[in-house]
This record gives sequence, structure tokens and C-alpha cells, in this order.
Amino acid sequence: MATADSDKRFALIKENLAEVLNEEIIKKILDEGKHPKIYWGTATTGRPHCGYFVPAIKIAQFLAAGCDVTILLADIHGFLDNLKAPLELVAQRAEFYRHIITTMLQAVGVSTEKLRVVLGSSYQKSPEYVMDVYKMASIISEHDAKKAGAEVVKQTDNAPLSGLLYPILQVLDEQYLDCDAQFGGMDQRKLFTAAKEWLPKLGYRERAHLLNPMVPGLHGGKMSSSDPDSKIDLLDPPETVAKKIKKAHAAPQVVEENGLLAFIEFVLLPAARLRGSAEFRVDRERDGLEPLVYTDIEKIREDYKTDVLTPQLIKPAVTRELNALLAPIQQAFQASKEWREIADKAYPPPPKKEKKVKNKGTRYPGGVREQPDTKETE
Ligand code: TYR
Repeated sequence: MATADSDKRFALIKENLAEVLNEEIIKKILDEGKHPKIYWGTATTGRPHCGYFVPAIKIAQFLAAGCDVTILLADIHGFLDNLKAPLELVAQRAEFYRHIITTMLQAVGVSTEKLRVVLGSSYQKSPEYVMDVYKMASIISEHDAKKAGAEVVKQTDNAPLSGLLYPILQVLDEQYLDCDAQFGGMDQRKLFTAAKEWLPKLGYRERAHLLNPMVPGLHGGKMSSSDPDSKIDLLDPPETVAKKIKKAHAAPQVVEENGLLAFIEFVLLPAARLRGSAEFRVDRERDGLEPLVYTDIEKIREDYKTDVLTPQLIKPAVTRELNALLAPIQQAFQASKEWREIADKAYPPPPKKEKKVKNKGTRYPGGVREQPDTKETE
């Protein structure tokens, strides 16, 4: 039976989500007073940036609502997807992710004792799992596998076969991680609906799915790991953070697709709420005025629309709060020799570019032009 407590827990699980598929699965567990098991997977490819605070906050809320949470460091997926993580670097990248994601969660106040972190390759090579991959590959059409991965797996001409395996493995992960629900961004939706259809074909049960909206990056667009100026690295020093936020595109009075407002809504306000303070403060000392103190995004939006809250006022406030979240992560990084060594190996500095011969690239016999090396991006 639904109780006030289970309703409250469900409201926190659902907060700020764009969609929940098969929510009755989660509700039933809550009504029994038990702990829903939720997992979030991340392919260990490019360096995690500040956009990762968005899923991190949800994970913190799931834990606060009494869920058992697993984070999957999807190392095998890292190279199945067009070798985004090259084979020789994938192990170090997964270790880098392990360090940074656990400290990130600590930064938003999560007790990571209750958190399970699993490396994909630790079970995805077991005979049972591999046999299930073969079985699934014999039942699912090439067309459906391609469709399921269309928004997640890099689409190229003459794409590697591994891109078709990617969805099959992600679907099986729900079973092998023994979860009740998978959490991810809206970009995972096609994979999630595939999971609902495909798992029962192997006699496994259907899971619930929790979908986060796609949040615009602090620079206005989707944060991408491959464009260094479009993202703020979790290890960027405070001055760099200030500089990048200063440059961030934020049209006055426009609240749509506004990365700064989105960051306040999906990260800073919920982080404050989890700490029990629930406030976002905007100083106006320079104008000789009292600070503006907000507890909800609606009021912030309203003031932004009327230009009471200008980009010039909001940027220093976001910078201050973001740097406060980053400080403990950076302290932990400095304190851990092991982590620093992994960082160097996982993301070696790109080889120095050779001087370009005017627009023509290097010529090889036969007129073949050297292609720029794109493998190391993402
Ligand atoms: N598809 C996820 C992404 O886009 C990564 C992932 C991989 C999630 C395997 C779950 C999973 O089981 O980052």
C-alpha cells in the first residue's frame, strides 16, 4: 500500500526527470518498504566534465530516497563505440572514471559506502554473459540493433560491427547487474525501449527506466568532451572556471536553452537541497544592493526574464558555487599520487602537431593524403 513515506521517496526519485517508463515497478518496491535497485552506466571514454554533475545529483537523490545504486564503468562499451576509448587506454580510463566519479559524488554529499561501482569487463566476459550475447544476436535483427543505438553509438560510413553489439550488451547489463531500473539521459531512450522488448525474449524480466532531460551545457549547447572550450573539466582550476563561465553564451532575458540557468536548476539547487540549505545566493555588492536569495528555479527564471537577474550578476554566483563543488575533487586529486599517475596514462597529452604544409596535408606516393588523426578525440 502507498504510504506518505513511499510517496515522498518516489517524488525524490522522480524529481527533475523528463520521463519514467514502467514506474509501477518502482512504486511496488517502495510500497513494500524495500530498496529499489537502480543502475547508471557510463562508457569510459573522454574526460568527465561538469555536465556529469547532472547524473551525479540524481544518483545522490536516489540514494537519499533509499535506493541501492550501482554505477557501471562501461569499459567494454568504451571501445565498442568506434574505439572512442582505444583498447590500450581503456583500463586506465576506467580507473580514472572510478576516482573522479566517486569523489564527485562525495562532493555533492553522497556517502559512497552505499554505492556499488562495477567494471563492465568484470562480468561481461563470463561464459553465461557471452552466451547470452550470442543468443540475443541471433534473435534481434540488424535493423533493430542499429535503431536502438542510433542516438548513442557514433554513426559513420562503414561502421564497425561492434556498434551493433553495443545495444545488446547494454540491454543484458540490466539482467546481469540485477537491477529494477536503469537510469540515463533522454539520449538513451531507444536503448531503454529496446531493453523492455528484448529482455523478455530471453526469459528475463522487464525493468523500469528513469530518464533525465538533456541539459544544455554551460556554454549553451550540449557539453562535448571533444571540444575543450565547450566544457569545464572537473580538474580546471578556479581561474579557468571563472574565465570559461565569463565567456559562456547567455543572452539576457532568454531562459530557453540557457546553460547557466539549467546548471542552477539541475545541479546547484538540488545540491543545496541535499545539504539542507536550499539556497542560491546572487551578490550585488558592486551595485550597493542586498543579495538576491532564491530557493526555487521559477523565481530565478522570472527575475532573469525581467532582467533583474542579469548574466553579469548570475555568472559570478555560478562560478562561486561550481568552484565550491570542484574544490574537494581537486584536493583529492592532488592528494592521490596514484590517481595523478593514472590521469597521465589515461589521457596522454596529444602528440605535438607537425607544421602543416599549406592546406595540402602530407603527400604520399600515389597521391594519398594523410588524414588528420581523429581517434583520440571525443
Ligand atoms: N550508453 C551509455 C552512454 O551513452 C553507457 C552505458 C553502457 C550505459 C552500458 C549502460 C550500460 O549498461 O554513455
